Amino acid sequence: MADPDRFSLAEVLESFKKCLSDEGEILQEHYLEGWKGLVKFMSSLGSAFSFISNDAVTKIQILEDYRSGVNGQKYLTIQSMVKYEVDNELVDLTKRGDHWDSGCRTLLRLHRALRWLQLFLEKLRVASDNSKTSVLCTEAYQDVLAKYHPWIIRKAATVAFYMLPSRANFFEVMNMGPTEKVVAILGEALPVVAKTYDITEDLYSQHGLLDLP
Ligand code: 1Q0
Repeated sequence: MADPDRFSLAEVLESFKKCLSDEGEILQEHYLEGWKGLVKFMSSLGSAFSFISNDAVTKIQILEDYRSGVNGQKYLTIQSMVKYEVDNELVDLTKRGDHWDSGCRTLLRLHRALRWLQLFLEKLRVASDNSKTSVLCTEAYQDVLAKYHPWIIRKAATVAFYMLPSRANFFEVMNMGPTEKVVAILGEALPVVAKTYDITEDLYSQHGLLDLP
């Protein structure tokens, strides 16, 4: 029987596949399920990563609370959430105020991290067996996420990345069998992650939400 506490990359990637509807809508239930799976993985990496997983957990919880709240129906998809919060002026657009924890700004943080994930997994996919995951992870972080973080977070993240296991060990934790299989699954799943990212990016761009404080 599958161990519910054991990370499975296949399950995470499956959630990201499921989150995309045929109409191009992004279903929050599965999107957040994907993130929960990733947090599970981070928990297995030790306490150097807790400050990252704690932040991710807090953000997932904020969105889960909206989904289970009185207006839960409005939070079924990312598109419906954006429409609802923007139409009802529930988003702080220029500086943090009453709506500092809006669904839109909270999801934007995860969305930016999804780009990091996409880059990192792509680097892992094409890397050689002896490449250092700490280097791949740091490169992906510097390329797309570091610019949104203050110096202290960047420093802590870079220190944590040094603790990452080797590519081979990484693939073992991925819980998916031999390296070739992991590489194949990544190749199949990454375009779905990319599509999810692109749809969200377009949506946020159309509504001028890419720089929410
Ligand atoms: C594998 C190692 C994990 C590396 C995670 C990379 C992301 C680094 C992010 C550092 C975030 C530091 C914590 C706090 C940041 C917040 O200030 C920031 C902004 O929020 P706010 O409210 O202050 O405006 N928050 C964020 O940017 C959100 C960060 C969420 C990060 C969630 C990362 C989840 C990653 C999971 C592990 C993926 C491993 C995939 C490989 C699987 C293959 C086995």
